[in-house]
Amino acid sequence: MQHLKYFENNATAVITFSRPNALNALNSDVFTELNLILEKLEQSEKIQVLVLTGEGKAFVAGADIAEMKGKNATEAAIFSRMGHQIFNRLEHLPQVVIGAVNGFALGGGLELALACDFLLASDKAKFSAPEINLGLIPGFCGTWRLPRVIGLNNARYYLLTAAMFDAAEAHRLGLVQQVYPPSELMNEVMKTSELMASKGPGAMKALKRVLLTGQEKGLKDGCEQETEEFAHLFSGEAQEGMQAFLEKRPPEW
Ligand code: CO8
Repeated sequence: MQHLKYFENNATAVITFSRPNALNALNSDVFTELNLILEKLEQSEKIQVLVLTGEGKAFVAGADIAEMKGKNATEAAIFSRMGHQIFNRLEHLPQVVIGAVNGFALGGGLELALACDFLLASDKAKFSAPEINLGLIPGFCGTWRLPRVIGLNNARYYLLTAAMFDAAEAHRLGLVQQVYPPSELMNEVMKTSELMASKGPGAMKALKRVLLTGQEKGLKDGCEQETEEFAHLFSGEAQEGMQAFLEKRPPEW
């Protein structure tokens, strides 16, 4: 891997975007590397949580403008679809995906953050959708995900003004769930990850699937899948979870 660093710690995998000279901007090579890792994680029983973070002062400062500049409309569509495919794959991973936003999350970097299950951020993190400054709009599903996370008019405001906002504002908007001093961010992320790895692993995967179905297909399909997954857990780990509660002991998954 040239642009991504990868390590595993117990049930947690960490991917660090590492192109500090371009503030970790996303180019085709980064996408290829990311896709390879996601393909492996889809098959992993051991890894339950994936953390994404960036090296240096950026999380990811967007799509690589130098690479995009040379593209014609057909090539731009291919690049945009590559982003859709990989971010959708990320969002649908069986693992919980935590975005550990250490710095700039701009444009495609904000879209990447939006494909995570939730975000923990450093108080130095900065967010924006600056595409309109370049005569562009988001191309990696940001127009779909941003309004769902922060509401339609907040999304309109930040997409149309390209205003940069800090971690406190991102927290107020519901984009970021917790904010920490930079030196504490990764410690807190690992603590959260360990906490999640102690929960029912089948229930965690089921919860991710049901929430996504509800978002993507609506109330009827979401509720139907909820019933199916809920019932299915009764022939698996839910029996141990409930038994452990009644016996006042930690569950053994
Ligand atoms: N792409 C390529 N290179 C970048 C990018 C980027 N997105 N961002 C920063 N860099 C490079 C800079 O060019 C600079 O390189 P060099 O040292 O060779 O001059 C280096 O990183 C360091 O950056 P700065 O010197 O600018 O650092 P500053 O601290 O002064 O500024 C900023 C930091 C504010 C983050 C500034 O770099 C900036 O505004 N970057 C651009 C952010 C941006 O506009 N991102 C959105 C890109 S568009 C997008 O993401 C659309 C996604 C959908 C695509 C759909 C596909 C078709």
